[in-house]
Amino acid sequence: MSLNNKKRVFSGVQPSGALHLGNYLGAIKNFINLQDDYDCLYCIVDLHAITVWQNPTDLKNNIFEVASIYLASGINPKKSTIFVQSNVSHHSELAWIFNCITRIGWLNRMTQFKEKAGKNRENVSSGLYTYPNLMASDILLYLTDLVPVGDDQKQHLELTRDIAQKFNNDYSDFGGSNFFPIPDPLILAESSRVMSLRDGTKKMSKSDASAMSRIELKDNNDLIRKKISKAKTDPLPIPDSIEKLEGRPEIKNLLSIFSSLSDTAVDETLREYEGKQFSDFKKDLSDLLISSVSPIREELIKLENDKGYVRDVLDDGRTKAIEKSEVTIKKVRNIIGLG
Ligand code: AQP
Repeated sequence: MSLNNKKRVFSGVQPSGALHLGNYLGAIKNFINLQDDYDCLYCIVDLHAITVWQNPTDLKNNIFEVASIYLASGINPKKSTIFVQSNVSHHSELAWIFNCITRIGWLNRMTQFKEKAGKNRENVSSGLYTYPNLMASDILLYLTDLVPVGDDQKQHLELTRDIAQKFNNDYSDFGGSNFFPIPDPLILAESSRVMSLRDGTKKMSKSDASAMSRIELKDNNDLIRKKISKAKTDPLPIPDSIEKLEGRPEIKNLLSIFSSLSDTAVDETLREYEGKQFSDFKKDLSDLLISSVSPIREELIKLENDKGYVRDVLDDGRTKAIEKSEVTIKKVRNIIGLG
């Protein structure tokens, strides 16, 4: 809970590549909606990004670009704290402490590690394995109440809750009892999982080798039209019910993108387009995408010419984040008996 009695929200985006429609609909659009009701911290989680090798020049640019996209999309730095994770060293310090709290068995259950490491398990970074401890540190450092999470992050938030509880128990005789609040997931009804335009069973992702699989927030109008016109479909017409979308992941994805952007239910979209050709639907979807993405792109172009402003926002965010996190880390050191 913050000083103004608003519940605190923490979330972040990795600067690991070009931000896309999935990042926007699944995360950033929701961040904007939360700003008035909560005390929000929106982080650019660069330490998470380096769990997989990043080209240093690209990483620097991507950090700046995520900050610019936050601003261009409508996150207001007067309402929310926008900052870079590595600018606040308390994140790494608390993550180390959590490395010493989390049990190996807990990390072994994390499905995202299994998916990301795949058969290459012995050769991925140990940071990828302990990533959930850093995520717990991001959240608990600010005594966060609520974390907006998609399906993919639910398990990591459960682990954060386990870490908070174990810390509170392990140090209950030393001032740790109930020290960390147990954060709750903020499940947003409208948040959606956007899938690849080339394969409806895979999520739209920054790291997909094909840029045709995603709509990037910097794509120009022609490129958006091209990507949608080439998006995978099938020879059947648009059906009249959600049930009939079963086994047609690409169609389901395009319809849910349309519905998210137009704030309508999928069955309403189906009613409008049932029996119609995909070419008509794709034209309308492109128009809708252009009307959502182009204002962000135009703001981004303005911010590219005003880098000093973005830098100032990040400097201010760093100061505010340090002020808040310093209180927690000092208490944690004291509870544990460090230093
Ligand atoms: N396809 C998606 N649909 C809905 N939400 C998505 N998010 C990511 N992809 C989709 C949400 O965006 C936020 C930030 O994600 P992230 O940058 O921390 O990492 P990620 O989930 O691993 O995103 P990517 O694009 O797939 O990156 P790479 O390829 O680098 O791993 C999160 O809230 C996430 O749920």
